[in-house]
Amino acid sequence: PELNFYIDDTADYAEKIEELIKQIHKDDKKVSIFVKSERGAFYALNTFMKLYDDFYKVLPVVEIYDNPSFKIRGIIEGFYGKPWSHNNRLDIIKFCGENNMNTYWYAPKDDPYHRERWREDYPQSEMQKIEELIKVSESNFVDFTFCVSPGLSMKFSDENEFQLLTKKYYELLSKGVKNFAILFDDIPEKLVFDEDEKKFSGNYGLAQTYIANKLYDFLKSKDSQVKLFFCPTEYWQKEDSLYRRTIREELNKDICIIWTGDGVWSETVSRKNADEISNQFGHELILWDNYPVNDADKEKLFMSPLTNRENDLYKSKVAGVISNPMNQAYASMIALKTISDYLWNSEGYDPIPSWNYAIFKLVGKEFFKDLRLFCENMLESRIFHNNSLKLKRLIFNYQQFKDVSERKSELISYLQDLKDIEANLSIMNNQDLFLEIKPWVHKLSKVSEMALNLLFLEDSNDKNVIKEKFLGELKKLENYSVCSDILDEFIKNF
Ligand code: LTM
Repeated sequence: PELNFYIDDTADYAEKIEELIKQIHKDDKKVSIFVKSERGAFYALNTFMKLYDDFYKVLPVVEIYDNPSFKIRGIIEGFYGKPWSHNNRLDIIKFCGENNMNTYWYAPKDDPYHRERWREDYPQSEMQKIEELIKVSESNFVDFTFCVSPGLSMKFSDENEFQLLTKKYYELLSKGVKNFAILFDDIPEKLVFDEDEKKFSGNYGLAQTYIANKLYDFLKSKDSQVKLFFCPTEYWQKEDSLYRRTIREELNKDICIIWTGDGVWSETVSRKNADEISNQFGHELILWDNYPVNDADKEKLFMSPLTNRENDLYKSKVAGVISNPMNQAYASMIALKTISDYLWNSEGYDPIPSWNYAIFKLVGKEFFKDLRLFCENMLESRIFHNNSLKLKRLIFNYQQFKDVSERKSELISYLQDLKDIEANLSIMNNQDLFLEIKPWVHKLSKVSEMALNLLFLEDSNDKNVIKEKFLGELKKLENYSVCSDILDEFIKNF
């Protein structure tokens, strides 16, 4: 087939696509790709790869007009607890590229140089790693966004402090970074130094905007393409306030403001909501979506698709969404892939098919069934509650209809599948993922096995002795929560 690529600097992509086209059976068809930029060509290649059926070597006959719902689509490593490893980050940035996400924000709360010791330079070994992240981001068309959280200890009125801050950002700017953020979340809602109290008349919003504006001017003077984002201290509240009014009136209008929705973890996010808040702040917003982050729920994994972000949110003043993921990078990829679908095409987003495809992409056909079974019992989070629906129904039916043996067999058969999950998933190719989810997989298999044993011993005299033994074993597994603890309860109440 003939290939026409309608943009100049797309040679690499044309080559890659041409390579694929050579393998296609039919030779009387034409492929035409129109894009506006090199980044667009990269996404066209992503779409092309999805359409191309490698097994049958065919392409469907289609016309696709494609463009993203949200301008800014990505991930913020913004959680508390153990930061991701360098390899996690490299894989996540590539994942962003493959899924048409265009930004990765570096903001690990417990990286000392990001927050507690923000004044200090990154040690050389760390900076080398960051440089590699910047490079890999570039080749995946991902904007590396460098963030600093100085608010725990900064004396806003002190010029030396400002110099240290600009030095920190400048080092990254000199390495080609153009996107920056200054974060004032999770700090005291007051000024702590007398000098600041005096200079800013006790208004901590004024102190923050003073620094952010000055920083923006500094960065702009070095590179006119620089963008700056600002995370306010009141990032989730519904009401207007003196603080918000100060930001509205004082913060440079080009600086985009971060908002997490109607709560730290928002069950729903609507266009109306976003419009109200952007009016309060008087600026464009970026939604920092605290899903699937689990830093406040360490005993859980959040494996559900994204839900309840309205499909017309992109028509509001929300220019983009950055998702805050779990400490487990690979396990986060299921939710993140559904988020990437929502961000690219909000109107067409359908959580369940998107979720199924995300699971399939992560582990392939062979392990799909087991991983999906695991995920359907790991859905409970602060924003999603319909967990373990099948298990709940089977337990309910068994308890209600004790005399119908079929009900017990159905429950046994499902528990048997759950019990086998650990052995089946332990040999998956994606061992990075398996190692992250292993403790929960183990717990799910183990509690299912215990429940099965009790069901088999239902009419035996040994039942109580075995149950006591199981309760002891359960205690050792209590740091990991699976299927909203309904099997733990089932065993306790058996
Ligand atoms: O959400 C924001 C803006 N800040 C912090 C995050 O760093 C943290 O990961 C989440 C979830 O615990 N909550 C926050 O308040």
